[in-house]
Amino acid sequence: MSHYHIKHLEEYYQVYRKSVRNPEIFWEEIAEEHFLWRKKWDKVLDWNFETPEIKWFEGAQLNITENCIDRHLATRGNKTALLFEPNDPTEAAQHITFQELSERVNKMANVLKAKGVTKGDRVCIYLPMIPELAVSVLACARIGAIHSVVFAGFSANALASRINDSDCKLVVTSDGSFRGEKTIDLKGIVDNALEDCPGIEAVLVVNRIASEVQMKDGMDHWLQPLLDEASAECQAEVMAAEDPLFILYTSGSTGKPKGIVHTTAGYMVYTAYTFKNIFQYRENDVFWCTADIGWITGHSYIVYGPLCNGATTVMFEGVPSYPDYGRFWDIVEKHKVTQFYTAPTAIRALAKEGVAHLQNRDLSSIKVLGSVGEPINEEAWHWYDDNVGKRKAPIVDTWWQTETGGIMISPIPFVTPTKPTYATLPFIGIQPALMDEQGEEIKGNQVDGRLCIKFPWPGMLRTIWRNHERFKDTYFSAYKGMYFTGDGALRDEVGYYRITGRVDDVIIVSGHNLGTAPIEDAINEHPAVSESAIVGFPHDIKGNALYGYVTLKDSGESRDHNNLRKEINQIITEQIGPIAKLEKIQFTNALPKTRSGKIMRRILRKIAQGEFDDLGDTSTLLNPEVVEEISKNAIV
Ligand code: 6R9
Repeated sequence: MSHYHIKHLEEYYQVYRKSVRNPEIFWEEIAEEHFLWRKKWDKVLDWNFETPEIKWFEGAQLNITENCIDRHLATRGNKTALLFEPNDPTEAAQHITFQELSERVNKMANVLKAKGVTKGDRVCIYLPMIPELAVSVLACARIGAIHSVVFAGFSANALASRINDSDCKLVVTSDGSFRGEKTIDLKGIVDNALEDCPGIEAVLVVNRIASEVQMKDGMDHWLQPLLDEASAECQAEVMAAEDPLFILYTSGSTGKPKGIVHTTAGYMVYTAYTFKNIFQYRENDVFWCTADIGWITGHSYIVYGPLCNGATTVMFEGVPSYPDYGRFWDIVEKHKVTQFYTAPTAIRALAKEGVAHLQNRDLSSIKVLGSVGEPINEEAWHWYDDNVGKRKAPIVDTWWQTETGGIMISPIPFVTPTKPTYATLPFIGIQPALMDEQGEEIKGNQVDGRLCIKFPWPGMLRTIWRNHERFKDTYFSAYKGMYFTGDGALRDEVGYYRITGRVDDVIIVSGHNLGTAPIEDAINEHPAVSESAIVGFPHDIKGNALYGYVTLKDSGESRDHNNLRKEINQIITEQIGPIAKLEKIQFTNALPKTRSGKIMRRILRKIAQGEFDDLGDTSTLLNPEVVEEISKNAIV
């Protein structure tokens, strides 16, 4: 019998040991027993972290949508697959059964086909959190098209660069989106983006907010009439195990975003297996992950992981503060949510509003709580535990990345004793290592270092879209033979891991990864700006916020600084999106630089954090005198 569902700590250790000693045998058993294959593999694993090349289940054939949908139809056809909760609480929730999901996905797949999309083509999906988003994702997978979901909070510029990087052929979008009391003109953003995207052949538009939009002849099509005419039957394309399933962009520490590529079989096995265990999923649970499908958390734990297990998965269109800060708890009560998975930034924002919003809501259905996206601070952990879980629902602090496909370090609820701020133990099959700056592994407990993974796991990324060199440089060159995560971590006396944060130039703001380089590039486009540097500083709600140091050209120095601040944030909003706006902007005569001309971010970070006494050795700087000026004028 394979251990698809871990139930106690001894079993965890036993299965963990097996998964590490004999990974191939372990994963083969999981894959054999719990999935639908058109053809089984010839080889479980082939890997090399030098080249790097990773292949799982080579020779196998399958379609992930047959695993997410078709195989449930006989036993769960009338069970709710997607439970859609609209932005407006007075609009009815939609319970979309597996049978209905099957029909909707097939219709959408047929519409895509009719528009000329074939296996291997890239489709960009730029939609709010409405059922059509999940349906479009699955429809692409049905016909073997590679989906590239772009979070619908990104600007036209960011959207265009993602569309072009992966040569998408078609965009699925909506007229607009609802966000609390606001509406957002998504179609307008797409129109702007497409001015720079010559490869797009068609745009399919969902009518969500009934707004007036411009429909370009021959290019833009309302989706509903096409769906109405489409057949509800669509043969699933037979995919090879290592055929790409999707591309998802993530910020890098330098330059343009990286198109992370996930493939079919390994990703499916890993997301399904982690979902089942890390949320202790049981039939008839109602699972709610509050992330947006525009991020990896939504891909793996709203769509693929839950549906592969035949689970009911909630999709929420709105925001936690609308119509008031009790909205999450209303939804938990209304749909009797059993697992609730959210981000520390949301927990902190809710905690700030006090417990009154929780008091008249029945949260007794909750069995497991989850946290993801950034380190959870102790105060937020306890607030979550005391007020939401009432100390009865274990908190799984799940550490993972877009690149890892699924959760990597996490407690298993009711199995692993939790510890605030600790992601605790590696999941089955995961072999973490802490490395020192000389590239040596740090063995033993009560140590800290840079977090690497020694051995492949099925859900890991396979490459960066059309940039295998960058894939190698970013993840496999810092430590020989290891996958480098970019995070720092410590291991306590019992072997529990605590993630301490990024060690590169990625800053996590409200759970969103932001690279400093693209933001600096945007700022530097302002005609008055000569140079800029961005660092993070701790923020009560967002975890981190952005602090920008900006030097001006002569022409800018006489200008009103508050206006300049507004203009700089305006450019950032246009180029990247409002999530990347700077909280503080300090104008300075120069930036501290090393002799090789590198900006010393370490010092700027300390100043932004108000740690003026601890700036370290500044004597090696090219211009040590600027440190004093910057400290004196720091915005605290
Ligand atoms: C899933 C996701 C990845 C980065 C990661 C790390 C941070 C995520 C965390 C966490 C501490 C946790 N991170 N979960 N840090 N504790 N439980 O968030 O993917 O958007 O790619 O971000 O997020 O720094 O490297 P992604």
